[in-house]
Amino acid sequence: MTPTSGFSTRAIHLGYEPMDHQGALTPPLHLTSTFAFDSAEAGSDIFAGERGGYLYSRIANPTTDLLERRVAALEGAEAGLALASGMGAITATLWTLLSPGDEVIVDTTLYGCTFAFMHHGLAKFGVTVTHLDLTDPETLRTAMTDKTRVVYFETPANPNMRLVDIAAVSGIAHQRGALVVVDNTYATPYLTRPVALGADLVVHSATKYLGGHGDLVAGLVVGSAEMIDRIRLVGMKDMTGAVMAPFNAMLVLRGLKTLALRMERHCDSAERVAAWLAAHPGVEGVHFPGLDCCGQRDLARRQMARPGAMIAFELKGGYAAGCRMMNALRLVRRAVSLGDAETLIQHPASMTHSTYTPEERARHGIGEGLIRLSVGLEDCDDILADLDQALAAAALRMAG
Ligand code: 7XF
Repeated sequence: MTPTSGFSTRAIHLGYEPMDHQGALTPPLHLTSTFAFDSAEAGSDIFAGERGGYLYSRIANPTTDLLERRVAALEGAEAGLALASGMGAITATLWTLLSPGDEVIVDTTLYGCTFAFMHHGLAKFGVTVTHLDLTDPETLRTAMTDKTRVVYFETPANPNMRLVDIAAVSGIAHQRGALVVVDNTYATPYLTRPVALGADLVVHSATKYLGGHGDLVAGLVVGSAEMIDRIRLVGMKDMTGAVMAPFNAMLVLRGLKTLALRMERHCDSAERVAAWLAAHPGVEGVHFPGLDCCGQRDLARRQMARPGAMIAFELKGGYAAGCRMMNALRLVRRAVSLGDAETLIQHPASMTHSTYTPEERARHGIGEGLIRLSVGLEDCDDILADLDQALAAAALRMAG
C-alpha cells in the first residue's frame, strides 16, 4: 500500500497489517459488545476522550472501524461511519445536521423510505422539507433561504435514473452556507466520488453494491472527521442507536474486495441490456444514463466513470404488460434491492415507492408503469434470453 495505490488495492489492503494480527490474512471479526479497561482511570480517560481506545461497540468496534476507514478512503473522504442500514445512515446524518426551524432542500425524486422519512419524520419535528428539480441546479440559487441547512439528493435517483450535477449544486449550496449530502448508493465510489466534486457528506445503502451479495443490510456515511464524529456521537450513539453489527462489517469488507471487478461486469452487461431494451418493439422507453434518450449523457460522462447497472423502463402496455412480463421471467428474480449477483426486477409504484401516494408519484416523476432492473453478474446472454422470452410471453398473453 502506498499513497498512490489504486482503487482495488485500497479496497483490499488499506488499514490492515496481517503481522499485527498473528499473520491472519483476513482481518479478525471482533464479536464483542464491550471492551475491558486497564484501570478505572483508563476507562474514565477513554470516556472523556483524553485517551484513545475502544469502550463499547455502539460507539466503535475494530472491525467496523476498518470498514469505515476503507470506505472513507475509496470515497476520498477523511472519515466514515458504519450504520445498521442505509436508512440508519440517512436518518442519523439528518437528525444530527437539522434542528426545528431548519429547511432541507431535496430533489424531486427520492427512494421511497427516504421520502417517507423526510415527510413523516423530519417534517413532524419542525423541519421544512422542500422539493426542487435539482436537475436544473440554477433553481437552487433562488429557492435557498437563510434557513436552508442541507441540500440532499440521489444521483442516479431511485427509481427513475435522474442525474444531479454534484459540482454545480454543491457550488450554489455552499455560497449560501448549506451542506450537501449525496446518496451515492446507485453509483458507488467506483463510478462517482461526490466529495471530490464538492459534496460534504456521502451516504450509502451498503446493502447494495458495497456488500454486493444480498446477504446483509447495512449503511455508511463519509465526510470530514469533524462531521462524522458528530454523527457518530449524536445521530448514531444517542438518537438512533443504528450501529452496524461487526459481523455485517466483515461481510461488507469482503464485498469491497471485489467491488471494482463486480462493477465492471455489472456495467458491461447493463450497457448491453439497456441498448437491447431500447431497440425492442414492446418497450416504450428506457431510462439509463448511457443512452442519449434522457438528455443527461454529457453529465453522466462528466460525473460517472461508467453509466452504472441500474435500468428503468416502461413497456408499451404499461403496468399490465410489465406485470405479465415480470411473471414470465425464469432467471431474473422478482425482488426489491439492487446491486446483487442476481439480476433483480421490481415495480417501484407498488413496491419500493409505495410510500408515495399515487398523486405524489405523479408529481415526483415516478411512472405507474415503470419497471426497475438491477442487472446482475450472470452471463449477459442468459439475462437477455430471459428478458426476450418474458417480453414475448407478455405480448402473446396480451394478444390472446
Ligand atoms: O436501509 P437500506 O440499506 O435498505 O437502504 C435504504 C436506501 C437508501 N438509499 C437508496 C438509494 C436506496 O435504494 C435504499 C434502499 N433501496 C432498496 C430498493 O430500492 O430496492 C430497498 C428495498 S424496499
